[in-house]
Amino acid sequence: MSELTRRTALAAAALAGGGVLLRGVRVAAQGQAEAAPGHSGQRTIAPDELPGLPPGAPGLDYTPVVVPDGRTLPWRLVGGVKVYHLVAEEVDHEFAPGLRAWCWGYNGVVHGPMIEAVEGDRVRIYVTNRLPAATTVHWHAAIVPSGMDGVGGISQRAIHPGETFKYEFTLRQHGTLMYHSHHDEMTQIGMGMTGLFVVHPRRPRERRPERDYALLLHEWHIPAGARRPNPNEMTDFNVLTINAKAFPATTPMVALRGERVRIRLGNLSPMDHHPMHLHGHAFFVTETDGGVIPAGARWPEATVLVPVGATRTIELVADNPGDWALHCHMTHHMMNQMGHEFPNMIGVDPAGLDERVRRLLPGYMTMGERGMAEADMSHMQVPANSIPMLGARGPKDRVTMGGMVTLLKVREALEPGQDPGWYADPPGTVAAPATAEDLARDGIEVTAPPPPTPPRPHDH
Ligand SMILES: [Cu+2]
Repeated sequence: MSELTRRTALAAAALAGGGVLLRGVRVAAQGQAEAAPGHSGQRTIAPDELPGLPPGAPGLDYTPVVVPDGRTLPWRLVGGVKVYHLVAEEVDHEFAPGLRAWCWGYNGVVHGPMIEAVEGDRVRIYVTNRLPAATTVHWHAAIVPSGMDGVGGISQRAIHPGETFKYEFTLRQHGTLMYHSHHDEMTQIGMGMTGLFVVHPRRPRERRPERDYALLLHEWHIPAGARRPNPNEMTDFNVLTINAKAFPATTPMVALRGERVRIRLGNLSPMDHHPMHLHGHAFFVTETDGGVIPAGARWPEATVLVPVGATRTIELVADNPGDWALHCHMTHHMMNQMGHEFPNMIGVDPAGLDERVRRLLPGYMTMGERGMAEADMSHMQVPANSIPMLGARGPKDRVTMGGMVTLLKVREALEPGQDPGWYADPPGTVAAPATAEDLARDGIEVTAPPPPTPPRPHDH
């Protein structure tokens, strides 16, 4: 059957591209072959091969994906079935040093651990509910039997506190999928009940990249001083995260110069799409949660919009050494908590108030009574359990970004498992003040800056 499949793909390649010389043409044709009518999800194996396939093995059938700041859900084999166990529970999660909140996640982490499997695997996923509320798990973009779809009330009855449910299905596709609660979605997704679900192709048709990363985007509303995200928020999200960490707490990705890098971006934020911009490189969007994009239909990008409830996988050649930001380009999404709506509590004595509010919101603490007058955030008096709006100490100056920001560090050499630190720029490659000689040589005339505009009367 595999021979037949390969021949079919080659025939399609010849039809589509008139030849198989160009890598792009070959892959484009394969996309067309996969998208044949009647097929649901993209596959590299024929449906009648499914029962005979051994469980996909890490290192052999796939190179495990790296989840910075996250982890992969372990599994064990029982009679040829991969068995997983998710435990929905409260998690005391640290978004960045100084900011913790009680979220809802799985297996002690927020977001839940990444599920990793191979096309054709039979998986059995137990879900234990240790939350105070009923829940379900939906396997986002996975092609499963209707009753395994995890939509509360439609596919199944909800999993009540204390119960353990069993989901079981065969993975008939490959791609970057996700999972999340599909019961009281606003509350449970807003509290963090989301995770990634990567299904590797059984027979990869493109070369495996040397680096394969997965990042899940999210946004939270955590009132300054509060110890719980507010899932009722509709617009004013003030903690923006990658794998549930806010910059500068995000762990950077690394690559050796010349390596091919895949970055899987998923977005289960409650309300916002995120235009993710990578510095220093161009990339191709190679797949969505619907499957592989035929190579002939890809175009180069430096920013990819990752909509709510979608994944976008990008691939690039890391050919430019340096420290390169990967961040959401919405300016309020590269800021932390303190930059947003903030009640003016200066001069207010919160004693007594906190006690009353804590009856409704455990852990609540009013903040801001000491003011925020100092412009230099690095010296700012930050109230308990909150993170400064902007910044970190960078190698050359203060970094004014926070939130949905991480780094791709491209190097000539790397120590396994170690952050290589900041990039050592070759001499003469760093922007610096222009000298008088520079200005004179290039005929640049610098006029004196205009005087500051006097304040208008109504400003006071
Ligand atoms: Cu954003």
